[in-house]
Amino acid sequence: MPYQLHYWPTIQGRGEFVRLALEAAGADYVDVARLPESKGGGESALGARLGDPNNARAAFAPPFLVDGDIVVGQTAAILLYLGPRLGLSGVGESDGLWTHQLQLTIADVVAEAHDTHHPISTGAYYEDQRDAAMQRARAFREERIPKFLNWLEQVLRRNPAGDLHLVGDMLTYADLSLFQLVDGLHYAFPKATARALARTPAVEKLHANVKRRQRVHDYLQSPRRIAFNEDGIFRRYAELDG
Ligand SMILES: N[C@@H](CCC(=O)N[C@@H](CS)C(=O)NCC(=O)O)C(=O)O
Repeated sequence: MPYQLHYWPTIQGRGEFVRLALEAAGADYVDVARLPESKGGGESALGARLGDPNNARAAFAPPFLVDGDIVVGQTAAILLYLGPRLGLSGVGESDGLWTHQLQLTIADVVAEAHDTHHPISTGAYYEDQRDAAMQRARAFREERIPKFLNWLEQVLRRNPAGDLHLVGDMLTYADLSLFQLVDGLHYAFPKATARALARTPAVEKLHANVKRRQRVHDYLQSPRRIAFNEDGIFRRYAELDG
């Protein structure tokens, strides 16, 4: 049975961290909400799963993954589940936990990136919170992007197995997520991200190396990769960069 990924069909969003892991592993999966309704897909299928009264453990929000009887929400928990199954997690308790810790830290910066364009309310339009967004984005650009990327740079440099991967000498979902984080930051804040990456060469190299991997490269060229847009988490508003 293919894994069923449930996520909004028109954005990369947080679903992209799961898509990348499935794609990089060559896993058999369906992106349910992107299938036509006639094939059991669409947002209605996603909504039906979320609101399933027979599931005592329904997820709060997409993304969530269905694998047989298992339904798991929260991006980092989905990757914790998939990692060992796809061969994309550090092996053993210590490395597995470290991979998960890295993912949770990446989730923190992703949430902060989201809050630059929605600092007051997720439910209100960007245009109605633009002044606060400009203040929030400035702090994110000047303090938070460098702080997170510098920390990830140190993780790479201190990895006893070398600076090509975050965990040991193998590709993990944390590497894929760092690729996606850098891609997203580069889209949303091209000037600030270029400045930060100039000081974090190992992070920049990891981004380039992941992008070159055959399955990742093929995925990025395919119609399955949704382009960044201003409905997603990483949004390009010129006034928020600098
Ligand atoms: N911490 C959760 C956040 C999930 C989340 O915020 N999902 C968004 C889309 S990226 C959503 O649809 N949220 C609906 C809501 O919060 O009401 C994760 O990492 O998966």
